[in-house]
This record gives sequence, C-alpha cells and structure tokens, in this order.
Amino acid sequence: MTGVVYKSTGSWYTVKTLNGKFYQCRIKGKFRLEGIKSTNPIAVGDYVDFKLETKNDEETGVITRIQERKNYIVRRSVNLSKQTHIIASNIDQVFLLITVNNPPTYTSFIDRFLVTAEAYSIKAILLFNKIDTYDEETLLEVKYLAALYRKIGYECIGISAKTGKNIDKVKQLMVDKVSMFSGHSGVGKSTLINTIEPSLDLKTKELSEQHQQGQHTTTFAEMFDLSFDAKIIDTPGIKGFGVVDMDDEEVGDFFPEFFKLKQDCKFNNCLHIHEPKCAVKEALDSDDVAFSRYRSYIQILEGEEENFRTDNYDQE
Ligand SMILES: Nc1nc2c(ncn2[C@@H]2O[C@H](COP(=O)(O)OP(=O)(O)OP(=O)(O)O)[C@@H](O)[C@H]2O)c(=O)[nH]1
Ligand SMILES: [Mg+2]
Ligand SMILES: [Zn+2]
Repeated sequence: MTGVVYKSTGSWYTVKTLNGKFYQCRIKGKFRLEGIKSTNPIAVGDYVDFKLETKNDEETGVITRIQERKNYIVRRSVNLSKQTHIIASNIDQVFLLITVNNPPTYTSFIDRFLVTAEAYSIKAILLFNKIDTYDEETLLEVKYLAALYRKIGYECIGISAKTGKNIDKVKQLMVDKVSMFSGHSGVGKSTLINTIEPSLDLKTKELSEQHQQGQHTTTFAEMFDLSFDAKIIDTPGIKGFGVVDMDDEEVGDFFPEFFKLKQDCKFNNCLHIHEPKCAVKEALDSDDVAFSRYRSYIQILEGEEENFRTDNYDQE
C-alpha cells in the first residue's frame, strides 16, 4: 500500500492512502535514508510504502520504503550539530509568518529562512500577520520590510488572522498546492489556519500562557486537507534557524539580489567581502542592496548561530 504521511509523533506515523483511508504506521528497526543524517527518518509529506499487520483486531502498518522526495525543508539540530531535522517534504510553497512585535521576528531569521527555501528551490511567501494590532510606526516598519523583500522578488502580504484581512489573497495562492506555514512560536500559524478553515479548530494560545509554560502550542507538524483543494502543513514554532551546511561560494547564490549582480563582480568566485570591484558591495554602498540582507549574509558565512535555544524539534 502507498500513502502520504500526514502526521508524525516520533514513533507513530499517520498515513493517508490514495483512497482516503488513514492508517497508523511505524517503522521497524533502523531505517535510514542514504545521504541525509536526520533526527527523523520520515517526515510529514513523505510518500511511503507500507504493509498491514493485524494485532489484537487492530490494523496497523509497517513502513517499508520512502519514495524519493521532490524536496524537503530542514532545520539543523542544535545539540547534534551535524544532524538535521526534516520539518516537511514534498511541499509546493512555504508561507513565513512574521510579526514585528509580540513576538518579534528579526531580519536575520527571515533571511536564514529564505536562504533555506532557496537552497531547496521552494517558493517562499512572506505574511506579515497581526496588522490589526500595529500602531502607525509599526505599520511603517511592515511597509518598509515588505518593500525590501518585494524588491528582491518575494511576494509579501499584510494580513490579520484575527480580522480576516487579506486572507482571501492567501487562500488564492494555496489552491491546488501543498503549503507549509512556518515562523516563530506565537506568530499565529494555527490561528491563520483556523481562519482559513474554521472546521479544523486547531489549538492556539495566548502568548502570556505560552511563556508561563515555556511550551509551543503546536508540538508536531501536521498536514490537513482543506475544503478548497489545498493541503496545508501546520508546524511548531521555530526559534533559531541553522542554515544547512553549504559551501561559502554557494551562500550568495541563495540571496537572489546578490546572485543577479554576481556576473558584474570582477572575480567570478567573488565572496563580496574584501574583493575589489565587487558589484554587491557597490550596490550596498548605493543602497540598492539592503544592509540587513548583507549583514545576514556575512553572519551565515561566519557560521554565527542565531539565538539558539532548544525548541520542540530537539526534544523529538
Ligand atoms: N490580534 C491578533 N492576534 C492574533 C493574530 N493571529 C494570531 N493571534 C494571536 O496570537 C496568539 C498565538 O497564536 P497561535 O496561532 O497559537 O500561534 P502559532 O504560531 O500557531 O504558535 P505555535 O503553535 O506555538 O508555534 C493567539 O493568542 C492568537 O489569538 C492576529 O492577526 N491578530
Ligand atoms: Mg500553532
Ligand atoms: Zn562580489
């Protein structure tokens, strides 16, 4: 039998077959995919083959094979620096939810996220959420950031999961696709999914409550079928983002605005740091490249970790 993984809780996987039936499946013994060292061998979105077992009148499945992944998005595990955690696979696009405050999302985080999406060729869309709560000054900041990222080529939408503002635009983008929702804990991923599809009634939580417990509200990634021919993956909030290992020369290629300028640099292997006649540095001086983007680039090159604390992925 073949199906798609809709949920993974560590040892059990919820798999939906092509004719719409759900099975609880597990893996037996060691199950490793060649080439990827990950803390989880199977992720939400994976297509798997499995065989059925009946024990005590209960039918469960044993996964025998993972079909090749079209793509996947990972975050590097904090404790095991060489290991990665696959958040989800076979996704068409990823929406990054951003809040300017409550909680704050910094450009270093946005940029790391975008680099990861570029590295895996996954379309990324930026959603600036909670615009119903912002004062004029904060709205100006949203406008500034949206203009910055639009100029690079990323679609940006200001939304309110609470009032429903611009949610129709988000829905339009989702039709016929598998979308993943990502962002810090508390930015409103689950709230947005509930606004899009109220019948799902996902658990959401006030920020103050979250802090008291030091817990994320959503603890496992999960895929849902929506009523308008769309699939959505809700994920637990991520705090820090370790970009997957990549060569220094590669990093700039995942900043689309740097990549476009690269051909004008004097050296074709230019790292845009100290080299003479560097088109990226020139664009930085004339404000055609944003300083925050350049700073994120240097941080990634220097291997600086973002404010890493443990999050749910490290406990799985
Ligand atoms: N005012 C306002 N509040 C919002 C909006 N979106 C979400 N919230 C609130 O923000 C809080 C956190 O929302 P959640 O949906 O639980 O956040 P999450 O991103 O799913 O968090 P994790 O599951 O922990 O990763 C809740 O109290 C929501 O009601 C919005 O657009 N406006
Ligand atoms: Mg949530
Ligand atoms: Zn250069």
